[in-house]
Amino acid sequence: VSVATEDIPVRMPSYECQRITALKHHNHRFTTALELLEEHAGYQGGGQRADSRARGFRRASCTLKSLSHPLTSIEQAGKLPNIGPHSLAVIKDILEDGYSQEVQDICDGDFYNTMQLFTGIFGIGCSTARKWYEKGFRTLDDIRNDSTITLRKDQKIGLELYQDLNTPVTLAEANIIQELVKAEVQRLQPGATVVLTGGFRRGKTEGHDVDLLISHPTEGKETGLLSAVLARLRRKNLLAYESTTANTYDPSTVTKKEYTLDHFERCFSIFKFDKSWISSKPTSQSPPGVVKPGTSNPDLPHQGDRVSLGTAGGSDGESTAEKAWVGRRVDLIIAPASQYAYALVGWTGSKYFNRSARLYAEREMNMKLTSHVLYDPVKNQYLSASSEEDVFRHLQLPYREPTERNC
Ligand code: TTP
Ligand code: MN
Ligand code: MN
Ligand code: MN
Repeated sequence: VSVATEDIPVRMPSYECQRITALKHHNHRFTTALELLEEHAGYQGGGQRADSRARGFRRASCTLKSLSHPLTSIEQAGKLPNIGPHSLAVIKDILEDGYSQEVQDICDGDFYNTMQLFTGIFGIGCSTARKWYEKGFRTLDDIRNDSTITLRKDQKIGLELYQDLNTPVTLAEANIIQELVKAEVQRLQPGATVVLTGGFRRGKTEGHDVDLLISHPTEGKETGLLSAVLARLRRKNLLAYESTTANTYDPSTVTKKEYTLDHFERCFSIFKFDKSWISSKPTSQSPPGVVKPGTSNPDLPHQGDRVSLGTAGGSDGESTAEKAWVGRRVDLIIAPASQYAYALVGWTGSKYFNRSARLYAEREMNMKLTSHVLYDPVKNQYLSASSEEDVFRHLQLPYREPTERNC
């Protein structure tokens, strides 16, 4: 007996962390539109309200990503969890007309495009971008040439390296940076670990940055490691920017504070990625080892090939055209061994997976989940975990591979 897919009853749990969400799915034509609406809603002022509108679109999108077949009827969409009236109307338009006029209008508008341009500057958030938009600024040169704007150091470099930082980081580049940092870290502290987390760990082949989680199996041996590694990288002239934050974790505040951000020692940096470290062909897996500034790396093939930088945006490449390196955003995070499993879950993401897991922990398990620990306030117990599997087990969630956490 054959049954049309739209007639199969869909029983989908409402928390994203209870479901499998892969990068590839069957409903991209809806999710692209919904996530554009999410982005657009986030650009709007209005704090909490704008954020919750944005999240509504994202939750609807996540539901469709978890669906095991292409959505073909609005009736079925109506039975799925977390799809609000606005998202439903957009889905209906796409089902009926093949596109959404609302989405089309946003794409064609000045506001969305300008906000995308300005929030693409490292160090610029929505509120500054919106302020500039409202003042009538529309291009990067409008910002560069305005004498009334004072920029912070990070924002200045964000403008300077705009082209670099808006060219996606490839997996090959991320692996090279991971190996490079690992070599430095292990020279300083043998046995230390450096793991590529973030989107790349979830199976993405491109990202906006490289997220490296650094730890050591012996608690305490991670202390002092970050500043020592940064000193080495600095001496080798591999850093274009760095901003370090000390560890501010205090377990006694775990129930009080909003833990959407974590409290690990970390550095938000921009690496000078030497173009000779990579060729346009897929390269061997050999690590670059320690790379001396100004010399080519003996561990990698050095053809004359240069990394493709893309040419989008045209006029902004003036100073970046001649330099031998590409700016790449790198986040370095230090986690003590006892918090490592939670840090790994947190820094693997996605952001929405974390959000959902934390909400689930709070509402369904009466527990507080952070990137540091899982706390049970009823038993006044910090639940220790030595693997990601332990974290899921404590939460009574089926284990999900990183590639299944792409909500
Ligand atoms: P991001 O690098 O912001 O996101 P991503 O790696 O998923 O996507 P992209 O490819 O665009 O880089 O963050 C990585 C993960 O770290 C993300 O899942 C959320 C988490 N995270 C924290 O836990 N704390 C933080 O302060 C930040 C910035 C991120
Ligand atoms: Mn509306
Ligand atoms: Mn990332
Ligand atoms: Mn990051």
